[in-house]
Amino acid sequence: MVTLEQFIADRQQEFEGATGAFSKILRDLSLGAKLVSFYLRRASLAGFLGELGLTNIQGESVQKLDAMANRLLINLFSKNPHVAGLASEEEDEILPLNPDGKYVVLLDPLDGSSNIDVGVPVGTIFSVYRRLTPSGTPCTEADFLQGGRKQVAAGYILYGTSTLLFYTTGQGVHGFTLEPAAGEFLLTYPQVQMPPQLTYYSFNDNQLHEWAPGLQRYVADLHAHNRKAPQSPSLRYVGSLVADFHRNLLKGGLFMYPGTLKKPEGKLRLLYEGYPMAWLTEQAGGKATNGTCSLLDVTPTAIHQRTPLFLGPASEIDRVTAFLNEDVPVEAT
Ligand code: P6P
Repeated sequence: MVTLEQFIADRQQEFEGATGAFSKILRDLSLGAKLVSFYLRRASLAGFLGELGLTNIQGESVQKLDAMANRLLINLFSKNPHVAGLASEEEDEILPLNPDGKYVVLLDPLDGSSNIDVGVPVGTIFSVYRRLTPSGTPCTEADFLQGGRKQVAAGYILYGTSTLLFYTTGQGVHGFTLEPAAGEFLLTYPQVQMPPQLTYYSFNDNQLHEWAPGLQRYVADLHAHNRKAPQSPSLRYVGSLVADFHRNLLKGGLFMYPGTLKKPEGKLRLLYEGYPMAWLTEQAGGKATNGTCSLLDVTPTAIHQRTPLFLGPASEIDRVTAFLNEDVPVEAT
């Protein structure tokens, strides 16, 4: 079995400069994953569940475990000489860290945390960029607003039936499973490819009436069961992006969180949810859009900006796009 550390060491040349910086950044993410996993699995025993009594910049109630994961990861990266700064879903502003660091990290420290109290898997999402501003100076927002195609690493940790770490540096998607007995992440999913067929679809239809007419027609077509596939796709939606995405990545599925008339930008965050998941999707052979263009080509303007999100097999994303553009409905497949 290959450990995460060995896997990265063997591929140093894939990551810019091969200075070992990426190894140290991923090592911190790996340690953070082990520690967050440890606390999550004891939360109900240690009184760690429930709300902290604060509201974050998203206007969402902060769960105790959100704060734990956020603080733990900030502490880890603040000691990493390669990390010039952090942006986090739980932090209003960017956090300048080590002025000599050459990379910046964006985090959704604990995505889907409202599911923790009911035992549904949650995740950490990360995205890494090489800084633009000169080394030796504090990082600025410009370092974080480079656009999805400038990411040098992205991935997620899924705290599910096991603790999984999936990432890409642009050379495919690779997945690792935590072996608690050894305290190591072991390579279990090399070179992941998203199956091209639509096995699952994942969306919350409680705002369906507010979606674009073309998208409502796509959903109606989906429910008409007129596909020629051996089996019609099934709904799977747990309301936890990392869990829903991971299942669809391995089995072939569409995830979408569109905008509505009232909230055209939708709910999910571009920089630390959309971009990393979009890059993983493309690296695994799928497609990722905001409904009109590749998500990775969307120009960022603000750290916490939202985006509509469509992730899935290329042919299915093309089908959704055709309906959204009110083109003649594509031939039933
Ligand atoms: P809704 C969790 O709160 C989250 O940010 C994502 O993990 C998830 O995909 C989405 O929101 C679920 O949103 O509106 O369906 O509850």
